[in-house]
Amino acid sequence: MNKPKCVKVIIVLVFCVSTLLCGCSTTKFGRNHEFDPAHIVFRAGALSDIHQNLNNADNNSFKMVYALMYLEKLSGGELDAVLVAGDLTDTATKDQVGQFKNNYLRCFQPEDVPLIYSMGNHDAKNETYETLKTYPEWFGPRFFQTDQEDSRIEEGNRHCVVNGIHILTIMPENYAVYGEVVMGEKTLSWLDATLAKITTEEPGKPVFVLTHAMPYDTCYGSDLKLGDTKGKLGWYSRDIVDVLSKYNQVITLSGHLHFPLNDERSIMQTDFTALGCGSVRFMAIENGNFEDMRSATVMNDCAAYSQGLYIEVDIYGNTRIVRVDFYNDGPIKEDWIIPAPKADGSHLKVYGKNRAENPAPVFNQGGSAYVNTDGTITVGFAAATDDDLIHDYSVFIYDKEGNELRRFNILADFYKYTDPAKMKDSYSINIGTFNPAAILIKVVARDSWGNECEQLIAF
Ligand SMILES: [Ca+2]
Repeated sequence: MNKPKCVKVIIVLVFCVSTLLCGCSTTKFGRNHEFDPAHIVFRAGALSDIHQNLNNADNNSFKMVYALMYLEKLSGGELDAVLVAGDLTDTATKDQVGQFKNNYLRCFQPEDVPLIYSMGNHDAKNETYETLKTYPEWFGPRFFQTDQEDSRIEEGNRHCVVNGIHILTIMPENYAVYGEVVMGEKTLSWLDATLAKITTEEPGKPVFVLTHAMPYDTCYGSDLKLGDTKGKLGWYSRDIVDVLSKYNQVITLSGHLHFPLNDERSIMQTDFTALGCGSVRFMAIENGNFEDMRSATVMNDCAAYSQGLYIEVDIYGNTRIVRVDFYNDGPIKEDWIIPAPKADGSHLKVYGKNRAENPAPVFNQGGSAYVNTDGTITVGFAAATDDDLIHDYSVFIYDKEGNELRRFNILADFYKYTDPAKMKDSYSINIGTFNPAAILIKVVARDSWGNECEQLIAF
């Protein structure tokens, strides 16, 4: 039976008005709109390098639970997922996975807050991939309910969907104790096909890709040289970059490095967006030949610090990233907001490499050098200031002809505070024994981007 025309009009009108009022149409994804905190569709924590072990080194069990509870608090009790970019455990034993699982269950039920993880080199025991089978067995099917039909859990390449947001995890074919991390053809062809399908069907939405090793030459640490650490461990994947570069909706979430999120290079946009997730268990840094370190890339106080990301996606597909310092109980500096993906890639213009062009640090208050009673010399100087933060200093000792006699590199304390204003206001270093009359002393301050200033220090 045909409905009278006026009834049809009323039905259409009611539909249009309800659609407008409801505001739940997925067609809003990709629209140009400022981030809308009143209409969030996805709230997730993104962590990496949780490194559970049973001897409680670095207080790792407590740190994991604390991070999960803190993320839940940030979400207002509405966390939708926890994303982990690898190294759930130290050595991938059943007991360590059990501890991870128990800690997770202390905070969430996986049916309510799904856990989506990629395998790190510690989970894979470097070259042994037996754990691709044992991890799912030990976690159990409750932990794999968001995996889609094209998920390859047994290969580590997973496609999960939570609240309409796609999350992929990928697995290298080697974790390269020597050489760089190689994703390999199997993973790359799966990733390419899966991203092609998702982005064709759902433009305007961010797509998260968890990869323990960072895509080469993107965010902070993704160019860490082989051989800068023990065992010549590979730190980045070069062969992943071409595939990711085809899909500007991609936001990678990576770990492996343990680098501080305080550094603005922890987000980098090229043909896609790359993010570091920091580390829950302990912090590390690039090899800058810094003084007073535990090892080339590990600070003495590395175990104190614990960091991660809290992520929100709004109805337009804008993504807000909060860097979280679990040690200091607070967000680090400003949030990052990645605009909703656009076909022309205009959303990739916010956090590019061109941010390196920024004001250089400035020394304002000078410094001094003095001879100690034991004949050694101490150089002291006031901290430099910057539009962002000072990453490190160098103290150069020259002879009167300008030949460099010694160089001391000092890592600044930027990673210790959520606000750079809290960084210490002076530094000093004992440079050993020199004839004060025969040397010149120069101090250089650098920001994260290598912009620098210098000053001479007099006795
Ligand atoms: Ca600067």
